[in-house]
Amino acid sequence: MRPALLILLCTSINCFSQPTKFHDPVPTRQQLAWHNMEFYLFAHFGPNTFTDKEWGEGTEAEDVFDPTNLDCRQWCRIAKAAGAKGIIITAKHHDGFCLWPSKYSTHTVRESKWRNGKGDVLKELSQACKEYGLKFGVYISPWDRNHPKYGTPAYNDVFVGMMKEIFKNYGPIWELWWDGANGEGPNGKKQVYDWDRFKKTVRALSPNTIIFSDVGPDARWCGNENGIAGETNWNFLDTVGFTPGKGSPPVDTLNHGNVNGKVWLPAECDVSIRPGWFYHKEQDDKVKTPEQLFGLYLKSVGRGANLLLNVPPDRTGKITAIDSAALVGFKKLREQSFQDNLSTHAVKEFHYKGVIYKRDKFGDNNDETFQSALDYKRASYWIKFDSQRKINCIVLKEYIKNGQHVSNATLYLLQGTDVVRTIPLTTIGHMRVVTFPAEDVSAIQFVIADAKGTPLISEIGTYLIDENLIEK
Ligand code: FUL
Repeated sequence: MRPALLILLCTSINCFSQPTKFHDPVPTRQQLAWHNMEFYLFAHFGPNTFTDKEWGEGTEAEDVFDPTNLDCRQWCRIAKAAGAKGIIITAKHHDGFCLWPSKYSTHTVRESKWRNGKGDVLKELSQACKEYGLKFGVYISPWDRNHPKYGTPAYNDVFVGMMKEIFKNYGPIWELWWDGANGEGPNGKKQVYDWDRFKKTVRALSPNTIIFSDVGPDARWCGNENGIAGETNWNFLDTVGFTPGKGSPPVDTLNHGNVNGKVWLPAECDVSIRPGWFYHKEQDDKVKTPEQLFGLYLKSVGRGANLLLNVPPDRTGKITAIDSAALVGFKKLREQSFQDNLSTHAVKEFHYKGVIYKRDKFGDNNDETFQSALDYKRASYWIKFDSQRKINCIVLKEYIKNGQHVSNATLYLLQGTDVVRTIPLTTIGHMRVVTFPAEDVSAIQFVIADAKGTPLISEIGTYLIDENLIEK
């Protein structure tokens, strides 16, 4: 190794003794970038918006889809104002209606009176996302209650054909969402999906696309539709023998991951800002408050998962002022909460085998720097404040590029030599945000009791957030 490179490595990777051993799966480059997306919007939009249904039958007349003033740029402006990094749209929900003029269906925007059959929602949204610097994602329901070929092998050709159209005409597609609800039940049509072919099709067309389903292959469902990841949340899952939908693992497995899972498969938490996924006027007074959204943020992003928040456009084709205000309020709460990281003003120390090392490489919210020790049981991390500080929130991060390792750790909050609060932790992953009733502390000690490999800690941030926001 050239000397310059060696020096670089040892300043950003504080390596003690031997290099880290990596046995567990690690994220792909695409997954690593996906982790950094953290929060983005979901847009459920289609005939259900106009019929007040959640699951259309597939028999609705195409003409019901008739937004009076579709404005995808408005969606993007609101996503930006909310600090969301992308939008995933229901290009086709279970009713089979296509928001683009697919040649594989006769139940599309083309058959509707909207813009005389010349409209194309995917075109408008994909262009608007490009204009606003947002990632563009597509939900395409495998379950299709309209398509005449559904329930036969030929439907798999239809599904593949539709995906090809989407990737060719509206790409790049950052995330593709395969919904898990499928099948009409005992008396209906039952489709045997060719998941393997679907995956190969996407990989060939767009190798950088993240494919989401209950079981990935790139991101997994968190096991509920409430936006809540497990407090213990491994980015690993065993997927052999499982399929999306009915063949998926139990929901608590999806919620926590498998500690020894063979595949890197991080959790995405989907939840709606309203009770329903689609817009219903009578739910206008049930939009989640900024505080509720912040609570969901703690339970998703704050547990190492991503948050996919559904904000359904209304019948005009716009996001309402109510939803938009809630989103802007949510953004403000995140900004206010995390604007002053008290760790940046504190002395940071790494204690290892009786020696104290002054450090500035953790607590600084820099993902590319971390502190590690192979013999982590003989190490501890310290944040020492110049005077007593009131805090009620600690943000921890692991450098997950090389895997996820911490399985058991403790935060000690100290006043002088007295421990005033002990916070036990399990996993950390991309980010772990813990909140607690505010304490006056002079120092924080972080100790790792168990890890699957050499733990690489890249951040120990400390904050005082509004006390109404601490996790309930
Ligand atoms: C579920 C669907 O059945 C709901 O309608 C919604 O799209 C949700 C995100 O996924 O499986």
